[in-house]
Amino acid sequence: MTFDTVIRNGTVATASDTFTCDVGIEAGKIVALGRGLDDAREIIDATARLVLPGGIDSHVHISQPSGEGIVMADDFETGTRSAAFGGNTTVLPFCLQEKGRPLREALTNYHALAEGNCYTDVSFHLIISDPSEAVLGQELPALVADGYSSFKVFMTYEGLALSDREILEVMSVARETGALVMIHAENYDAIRFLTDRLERAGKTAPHFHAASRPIAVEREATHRAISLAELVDVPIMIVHVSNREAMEEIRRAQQKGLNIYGETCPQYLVLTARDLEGLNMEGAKYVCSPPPRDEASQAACWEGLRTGVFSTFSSDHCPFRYDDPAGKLAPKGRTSFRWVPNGIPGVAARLPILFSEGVVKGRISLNQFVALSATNHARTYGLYPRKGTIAIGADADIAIWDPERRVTITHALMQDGADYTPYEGIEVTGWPELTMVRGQTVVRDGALVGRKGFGTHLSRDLPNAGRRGP
Ligand code: DUC
Ligand code: ZN
Ligand code: ZN
Repeated sequence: MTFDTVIRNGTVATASDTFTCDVGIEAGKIVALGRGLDDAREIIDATARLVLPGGIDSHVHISQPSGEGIVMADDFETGTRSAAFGGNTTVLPFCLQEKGRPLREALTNYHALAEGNCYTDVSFHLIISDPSEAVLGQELPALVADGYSSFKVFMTYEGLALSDREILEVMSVARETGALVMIHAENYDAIRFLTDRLERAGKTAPHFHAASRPIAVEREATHRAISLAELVDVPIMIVHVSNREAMEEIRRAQQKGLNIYGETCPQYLVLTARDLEGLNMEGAKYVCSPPPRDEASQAACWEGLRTGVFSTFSSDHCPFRYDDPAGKLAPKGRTSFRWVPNGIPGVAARLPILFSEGVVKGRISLNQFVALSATNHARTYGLYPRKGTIAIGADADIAIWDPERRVTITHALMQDGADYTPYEGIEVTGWPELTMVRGQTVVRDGALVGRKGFGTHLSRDLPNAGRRGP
């Protein structure tokens, strides 16, 4: 058989196995795994390289409306380009419902932004800001059936926070439809109380952002979200967990047999609250929620990854330019941390950080890396086995890594629309050299060779919520 492409002599790793073999690709699919495959229109030599499932980042924000005068730094072109440079082949961004408006309207607008602009595949989660009767009774069930099988709810933020009652109503729809609810778990009233108190004391610099949302704020909301899910008997995903106390709430729930999933992100492994203490407004570069904590919290997040409490590792890429009045240096943000846009870029840095700090330093195995970076995302969000593994019949979504290449992370390498990376200067070992989406090479040796618009929107099956990864 003549293949379109054969990747030869690489070390292939999946979430469960590592083996040396060639990968035969035809019409965008993996069609053969074996030795001596050499009849192909294109041969890619992967000697001394790792051949891994392309990363799936199930938590990114692209072109999301972010408040008056604030503009997110990435659109679908730059966001998916950056993802591809970071070894990703699929990203799951959030489509935000505007209060009082139908979800379908938000989706129509969001699809229009993505259409023709993506380098990787994409699939949208929904953010429910207004769980009206029409949304709960008609729109959501219909949208889940159409392949939008996950939604995020917020327990904090003006205009986004849902009451416990509203969260219960959304969870009930998830219970009926089989969708997965993702939860931003921070206590809104506690944050408002602490923020008002800090401001009254004149404590308005960016680093007070961390003081306005201490660990108890996240732990309490995590506990409450789990309790609400227990009442409804529905699986949930607690996203962007930053510390031991929240991690242990999730672990305890899992040990009780509840289907509670957890996610953590690179900022909770390599940044701390001290990063927010830069001179003048520099700390704004690190303002995200929950905030980065301390070294003990980093160790707890590693423990959560290593022991399976966290099944997904995502970037929470939420990019704003720094030196820009529509970004981190918005005029109001200079008056108080309260107004600094929340979020940091990271879609291109996620996997090199996890590989280097995790696999190279012996904290997790290569197979755990694959599970945490791709396979578990596909399983959790209804894309498996089409995505997230190297197997016959799967999409040929592949990242070829040089496991020994040493790189110092710089913003130039990120290829996103921001003007900084919070991970500047971090030295990593291991780098994705080639990213292939459905058999088409998108990035090769640091150059963009893919076609904008080749990436497409994926409708998803129901989440495989009963399973917690290998
Ligand atoms: N939550 C996110 O998931 N991303 C960025 C900001 C936030 O609060
Ligand atoms: Zn969030
Ligand atoms: Zn996010």
